[in-house]
Amino acid sequence: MPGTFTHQFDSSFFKGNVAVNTGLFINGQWTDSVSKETIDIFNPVDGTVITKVAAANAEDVDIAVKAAKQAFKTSWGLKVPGHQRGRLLYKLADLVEKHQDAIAAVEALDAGKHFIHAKTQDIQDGIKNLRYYAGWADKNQGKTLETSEAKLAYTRHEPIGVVGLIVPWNFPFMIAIWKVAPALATGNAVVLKPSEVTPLSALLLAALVKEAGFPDGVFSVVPGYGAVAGQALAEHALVGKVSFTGSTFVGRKVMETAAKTNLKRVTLELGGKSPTIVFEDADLEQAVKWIVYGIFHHSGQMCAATSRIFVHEAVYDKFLELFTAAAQAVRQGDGFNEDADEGPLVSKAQLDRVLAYIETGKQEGARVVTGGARAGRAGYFVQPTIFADVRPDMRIVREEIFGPVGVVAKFSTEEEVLELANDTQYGLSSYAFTRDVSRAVRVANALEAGCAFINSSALLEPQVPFGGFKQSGHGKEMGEYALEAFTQVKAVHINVGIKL
Ligand code: TXE
Repeated sequence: MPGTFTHQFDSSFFKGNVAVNTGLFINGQWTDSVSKETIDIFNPVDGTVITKVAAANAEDVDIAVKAAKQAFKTSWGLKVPGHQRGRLLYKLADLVEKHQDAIAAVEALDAGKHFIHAKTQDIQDGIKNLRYYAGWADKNQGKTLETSEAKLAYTRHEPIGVVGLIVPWNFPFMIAIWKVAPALATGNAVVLKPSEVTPLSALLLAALVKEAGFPDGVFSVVPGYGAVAGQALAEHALVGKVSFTGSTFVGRKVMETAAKTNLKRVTLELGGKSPTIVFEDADLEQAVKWIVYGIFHHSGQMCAATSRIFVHEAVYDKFLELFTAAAQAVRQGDGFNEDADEGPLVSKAQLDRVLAYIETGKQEGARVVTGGARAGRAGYFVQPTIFADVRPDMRIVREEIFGPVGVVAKFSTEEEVLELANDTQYGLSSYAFTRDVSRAVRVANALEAGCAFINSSALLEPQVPFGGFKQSGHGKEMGEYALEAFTQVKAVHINVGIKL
């Protein structure tokens, strides 16, 4: 029998017991993995093991996918009218709202987030997306197409069938919802594989999906290692689409696997190294605040982080002074404590990766303005770090660090900075700070990225698509555009008068 993990939270933010089922959730039931293998789940604040969860292997994934296929054929898809699918999603949103403290607490514990951020940002964003797509469930219509009087032609927006959703550890709940909500709204059956590092909130979500009354098999959760459970999902012949968020390396692998198996559809969100331009006419104090949020929030573990910063020479020194002071003011600690602003990195692996990049930056000759080392002995904390006077060829400028490390370079002209900004394999997001509206529009047009934010860092909305250019991936999450990622268009031709 699969176990339950119960944790007593005793913080001024939240007091109470939360129980999480630690099995696999397949076909509406909690179950052990076939192999009985488990994964240790760590608390990033102190590196201790908090619980174990079942680890799915290829056999478990196969069972989940087959159950999903069966559910799709018999009790889901377009058989269930859109308004009914929508009603279930509204109900799920209400349940998430009701249990928001518990979900936020588990998310904070598992991923090393600050409880308040988890509650007021990630979980609220999840609720908004569930309601947004609940509304779309009965509105994703095809078109009637004008051809001739002898023919009726129309399109249907059909679900793909079984979709595999592979999500990372930085925003485990929120990113899962970005995929789950449009996938279910459009009538697909979902097999969700959370990251092996942070599976707990997905397991809580499974319990709420069951309570909401979705038919068995329509939503399964298979926690497991990427190379095992993730790979099995990417390979499976009955999976019609994989929506993946994670590293470029694994994204490439998922596409390759899809190409070698059933040519399943693939959408990818693969992070970035987003250019962040501060022009001489910017409101400097606001720019610094947004950039601090963009690179030090959640210890920089954000795909759209404001990680590659270009500052006009006229305000370079002043910017660095303000940016450094703000970085030094960030209070790191346990996200359940009132005296902490930000938590640790998620894992020992991520800590080692970020520290290795910091060493590389030093060896490459970048100037450490502040930070540049691990913080504390227990837990996976790295000091908010700023490298200045960086060159475009440095690895710390070209590669995604995914930690609290901002790199800053000086520029002289708009033309020069646009060249520098676009000199990257990535293209997820981009930022510019200026009071000149003509320049804002010009720069937003010129930046080679899926998002351009003017005078803010990434403030995402359910209505607005998010997704990359270049090697940051393809396909959009959120907005009407995400419906396309989970549907296939069928053209129906009805001959009402053409004779041969
Ligand atoms: O990601 P992985 P990692 C970037 C970031 C970070 C780096 C490494 O730069 O430092 O990636 O993180 C599953 N087939 N991003 O190694 O491995 C895995 O189980 C199918 C950016 O943790 O890509 C997890 O569920 N799936 C990013 C998911 O992929 C596989 C967020 C992501 O893990 C698999 C996270 C396989 N062969 C990291 N191997 C973003 N875009 O925001 C692993 N997985």
